[in-house]
Amino acid sequence: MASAAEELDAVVVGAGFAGLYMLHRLRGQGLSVKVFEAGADVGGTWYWNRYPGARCDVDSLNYSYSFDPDLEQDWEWTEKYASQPEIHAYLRHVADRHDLRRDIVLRTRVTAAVFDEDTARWTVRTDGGHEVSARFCIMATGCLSTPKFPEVPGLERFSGPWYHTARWPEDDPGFRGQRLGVIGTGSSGVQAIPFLAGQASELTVFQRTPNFVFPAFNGPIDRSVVAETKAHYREARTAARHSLFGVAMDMPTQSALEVSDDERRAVYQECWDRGHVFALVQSFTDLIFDAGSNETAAEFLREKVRDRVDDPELARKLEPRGYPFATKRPCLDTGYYETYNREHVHLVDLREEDLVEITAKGVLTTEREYEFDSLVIATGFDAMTGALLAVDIRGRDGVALRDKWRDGPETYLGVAVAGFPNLFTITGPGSPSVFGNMIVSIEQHVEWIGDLVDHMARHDRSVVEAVDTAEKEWTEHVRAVSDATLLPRADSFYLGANVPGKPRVFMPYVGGVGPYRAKCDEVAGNGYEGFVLR
Ligand code: NA7
Repeated sequence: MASAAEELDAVVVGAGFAGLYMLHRLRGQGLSVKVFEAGADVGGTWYWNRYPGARCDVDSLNYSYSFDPDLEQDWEWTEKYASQPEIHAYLRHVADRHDLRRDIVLRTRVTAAVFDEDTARWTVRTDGGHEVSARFCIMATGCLSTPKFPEVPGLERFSGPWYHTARWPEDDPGFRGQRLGVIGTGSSGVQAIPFLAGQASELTVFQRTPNFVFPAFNGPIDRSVVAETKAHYREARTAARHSLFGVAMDMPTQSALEVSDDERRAVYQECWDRGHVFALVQSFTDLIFDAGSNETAAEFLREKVRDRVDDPELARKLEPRGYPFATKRPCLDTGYYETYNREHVHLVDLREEDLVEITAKGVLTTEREYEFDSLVIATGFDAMTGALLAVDIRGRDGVALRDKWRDGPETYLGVAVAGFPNLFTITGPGSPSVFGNMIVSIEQHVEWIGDLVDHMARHDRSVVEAVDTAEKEWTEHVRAVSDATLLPRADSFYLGANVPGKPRVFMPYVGGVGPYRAKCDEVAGNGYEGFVLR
């Protein structure tokens, strides 16, 4: 354990993709750094989300670090979309390859971070009794890391075991021969359900909102694509950094309404065949701007549900309706809809009956009680702000971040907060973050923060703080950009709408990963305009 007086240059909270690279980067700049990680291993999201079927929805060659050109040549992905065990193995390899573990304290949750104005340092405390003092406090806590649970009472009364997908035990419980209930049909539910159906004797899925789901067409990675990518990885990385979603793709030039029905169908079918979330979202210029265009994609996808589900009544319940396509993150599946064609798989539509409570025996709705041996909770996360606000962060004048963000998060560029000097939020609210390839956005923030810290050292500055007016302007810009789209029309985690009482504020910056990078570079190029350096 660290001594009470330990003084560091930087504390990093979290040892997932963001925390590992931040440690590597700052250590390379000569700083003393310590990382605190709540999990028993490195990996972040890919440590915690170990439920059966857990898999990335961005292709392996893009969902990987670019900062180490030897690593990207050495590492061999085996599948088009990597599974949780493979991504976790990759992150463990990175930790070892760069000797990161010696500065990482595992099984330790940061509980508080308090800024002292006299010393201009952060005091960071953990549940393990550590107290360290650091010039910089960097939150690498992830966007989808604080699980949320169903808002009905009674989970503690359930007599069988239950598991949240984001807190899956290291020893997979297995449900062979059991009556199993699953609550939630987002990506986690959609990925887990086909696997769980392979184990349970009876599987009942509680669906509140049907998602837009299409096949990943996952399988062994195409070796010719690997060879081609590795031969030109540097160019591919540059293209990804300047793209809309952090994955390089041809930009559309036409509205979905400018082409004939046949042409439009052919485009959708081609995107469908690729099994790629962003390909379909980016198939026409206006899918996220124009409700009429959007509806053509939505209907194409509903038709596919009808093709895949044998029972028309069941298909109707599974068809996504009531919100535009891509206003919630679409899901990539492997055998999801076909699972409902199995006799022992049942769907409870929570638009027709409400959840009332969890009972000792199972789940009570307004219609009846469903009895289970085990329950799987796939109800998602308190996204983007949940993990930041779980820590008692106090800036200048003792102001709590929880109070400052009472009406929703306000940041400058999603990476800094006025009143909280020397605090950085990697992929924080107000940055592209979950609205694209997380790894591209993580690397961009890590490098931008590293450059700023370096700039401060060279100019003999020890404190950097976002200016209030710059923060207000940026927060307003984030809102205006999302308001120009259809995105605020769904009750999504982007808006905090999945957590009762959470302010309804659209949190990711949706102006594009490339344009956002250009803005950050411009800010830095202009001597970090919008920041005060002391
Ligand atoms: P998501 O996408 O937030 O999905 C959570 C699911 O749980 C979703 O279907 C919710 O329905 C449902 N939910 C949440 N609360 C309840 C209650 N109280 N009752 C019934 N159903 C509920 O989280 P995931 O973990 O699946 O995926 C997160 C991201 O990980 C994903 O976007 C990918 O980027 C990777 P709702 O839609 O809110 O009505």
